[in-house]
Amino acid sequence: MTIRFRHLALLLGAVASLSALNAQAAEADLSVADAYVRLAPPGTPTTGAFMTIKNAGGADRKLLKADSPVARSVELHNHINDNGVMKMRQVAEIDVKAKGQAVLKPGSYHIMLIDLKAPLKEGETVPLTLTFDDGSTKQLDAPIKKPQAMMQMDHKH
Ligand SMILES: [Cu+2]
Repeated sequence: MTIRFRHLALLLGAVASLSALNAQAAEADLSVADAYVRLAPPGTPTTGAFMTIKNAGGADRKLLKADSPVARSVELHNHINDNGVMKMRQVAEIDVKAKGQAVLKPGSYHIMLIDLKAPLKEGETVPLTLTFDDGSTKQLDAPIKKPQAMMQMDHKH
């Protein structure tokens, strides 16, 4: 009887720690690093937000949506090479593979902030909310940074 009871206690303990571990893992799966918003030249009503989204979990995730109070419209975009001409396209989602990452950078995937409500200022931050396909959201404040000269790209729609 004593031995049986000990087994049960051990089992319950294992289950409890396992589910705690699972909950923790789900929350910690997605993380965002190196986020920034490009300082748009004066008079430019759109700009891009860039970051690295990391997925430490075992399941593929997709970024489905981004929101920000600074822009009237926020879209997920990619740059594609169309016969040597780089073009921007809106995309429905951005893959963040299991144990992988999605790199949002100039010339590639990015979050497009369209129709800015007020000019952005260097040194300030832009609040962003990311929504993923598992229903989870991530909020972050991305600092506004001047683009490096070599990274400048034509961003006209
Ligand atoms: Cu774009």
